[in-house]
Amino acid sequence: MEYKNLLVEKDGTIVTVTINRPKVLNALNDETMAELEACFEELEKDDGVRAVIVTGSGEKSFVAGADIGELKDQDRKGGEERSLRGQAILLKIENLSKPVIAAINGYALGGGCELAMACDIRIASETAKLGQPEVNLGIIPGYGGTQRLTRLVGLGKAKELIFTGEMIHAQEAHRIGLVDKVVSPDQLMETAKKMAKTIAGKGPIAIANAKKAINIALDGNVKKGREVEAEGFGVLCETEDMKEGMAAFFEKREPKFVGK
Ligand code: CO8
Repeated sequence: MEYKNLLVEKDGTIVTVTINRPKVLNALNDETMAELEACFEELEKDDGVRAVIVTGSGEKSFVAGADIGELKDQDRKGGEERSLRGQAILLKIENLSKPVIAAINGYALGGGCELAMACDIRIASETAKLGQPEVNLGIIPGYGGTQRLTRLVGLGKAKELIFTGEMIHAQEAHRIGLVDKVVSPDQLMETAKKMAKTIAGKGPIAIANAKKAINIALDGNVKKGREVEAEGFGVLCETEDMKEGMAAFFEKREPKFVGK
C-alpha cells in the first residue's frame, strides 16, 4: 500500500515504517495518524511480517510531536476527540501482535515521544533528544503519554519531564529507562534491524503471546488514565494559554501564560 506521509519498506520479514514529513521534522498531522492506523492494520493482517521498525525521515528528527498547526484551532470537544483518536491509534501499535522497535534518529518530542513509547523497544541514536514539551504550548500529552511515561520512568521522573517540558539527551533517557539502548547514528538502523531479525527468528506465536501478557502486566488503571488525559486535553483546548503557546511557537518567541 502507498502512503503520502509514510515510507514502508519490506526486507524479508522485517518492515520499516518511516514517518516522512521532514520539512516539519516529521510532525504527526491527522493524515499521517490515519495512515499509521491503516498501515498497522495492514501489518497485523500480513503473516509474512515478523517485526516492525518505526523511524523518522532525515537525520534531525524521529517525530517532533503532533502537528501544532492542526492543534491551534481546536475546541474542547475537538481536542478531546483528537486525543482519543490518537490514543486508539497508538494502542493499535502497542497491541500489534508483532514486535515493534522504535529507531529514534533525532527529536522524539511530544506525540513523537508518545509514539516511541507505544513501541515495544526503543533504540536511540546518541544524537537523539526526547521530551514531552506540551506544557510549553499550554497543553499536556494526549496520545497516552502520561500513562506510558509514568510506567517507563516512574512517577517522579514522569512528572519532572512533563511539568518542566525539558528535553533530555539519549544517554539520560537510557539512564532513566525511557530508551533501552543508545548507539552511534551510523549504527542505529543496523542495530534495530539486527534486533528485529533476532526476534523475527523466534516463533511468532510465542512472541505474540509474550507481548500480550507483558502488556497486560502493567495495565492497572491505564484505561481510566487515558480517559482523564483526553478530557484534560479537551479542557486545555479552550484556554487562552493554548492559543498563546501555539502562537508564540510560530512567531518564534517566548509564550506569556496567564492561567486562563
Ligand atoms: N508541529 C508543526 N511544525 C513543526 C513542529 C510541530 N510539532 N516541530 C517543528 N515544526 C516545524 C517548524 O515550525 C519549522 O517550520 P518552518 O521551517 O516553516 O519555520 C520546521 O519544522 C523546522 O523546525 P525549527 O525551525 O523549529 O527547527 P529547530 O532546529 O530550530 O528546532 C525543535 C527543533 C526544538 C524540535 C523545534 O522545532 C520545536 O520545538 N518543535 C516543537 C516541539 C513540540 O513542541 N512538540 C510537541 C507538539 S504538541 C504534541 O505533540 C501533543 C501530542 C498530543 C496531541 C494529542 C491530541 C492531538
